[in-house]
Amino acid sequence: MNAELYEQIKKDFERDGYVFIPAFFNADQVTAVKWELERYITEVVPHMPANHVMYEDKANPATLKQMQDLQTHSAFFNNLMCGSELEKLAEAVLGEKVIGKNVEYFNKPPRIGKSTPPHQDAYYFNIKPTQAVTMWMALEDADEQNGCVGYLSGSHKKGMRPHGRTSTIGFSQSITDYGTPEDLASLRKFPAKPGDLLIHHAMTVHVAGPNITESKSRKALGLIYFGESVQPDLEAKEAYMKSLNAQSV
Ligand SMILES: O=C(O)CCC(=O)C(=O)O
Repeated sequence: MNAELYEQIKKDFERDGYVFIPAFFNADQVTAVKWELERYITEVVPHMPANHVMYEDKANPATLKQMQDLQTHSAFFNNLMCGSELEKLAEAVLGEKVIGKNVEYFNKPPRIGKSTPPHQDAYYFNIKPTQAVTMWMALEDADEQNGCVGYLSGSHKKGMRPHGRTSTIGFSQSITDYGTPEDLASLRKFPAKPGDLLIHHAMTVHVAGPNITESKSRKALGLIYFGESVQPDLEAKEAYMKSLNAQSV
């Protein structure tokens, strides 16, 4: 990508809080990611800590829905995050050097894949400044039937919304006052094809529907980067922990 394109992406990101880049990855790159995922699920997952792997139905391995920190168990995923085109893009949109934090896997298995509740990633991160970005890479077709991602345009500039507990595995927090007419008017949904890339700011409100199809899974990767200026926000962390504790009583 040339400098002009990076500039345009940064401008769009700053204005909307997200950017959609169709066909950022070619078919060979998508195939390579899918192969590594298959290997990972067969060889690595059986030895992983339980809190790094989530199932819609624990008793059924075919319902694997989410994994965290793939980079710590796979050189392939570490290379996808660090020193990569995605890292360059993260630096371009945040306007500073970045540190790759997490490679996540998101699947919505057919029929039982739940909605992704409306949330802001920064609510989980507890950082200041909230200089963080997620790169969401589609590995399969995502549409309104199997749960494509949607963003509230401009929401990254409107502060942190109140969050409260959900029963959704992998997304314990949801915006409690979501669904105002203003929210619905600014919601932009992004059907995606394998290799398409979505970039969102950590303050951008986002959501995804359930998978109501009979047979189409919805697999994707999420790669999280923090700007190097980021520090832990201890006050926010304490408030977050307090609210988690209050929710669990
Ligand atoms: O894939 C999804 O449904 C949600 C992804 C998400 O919340 C994220 O990448 O921050």
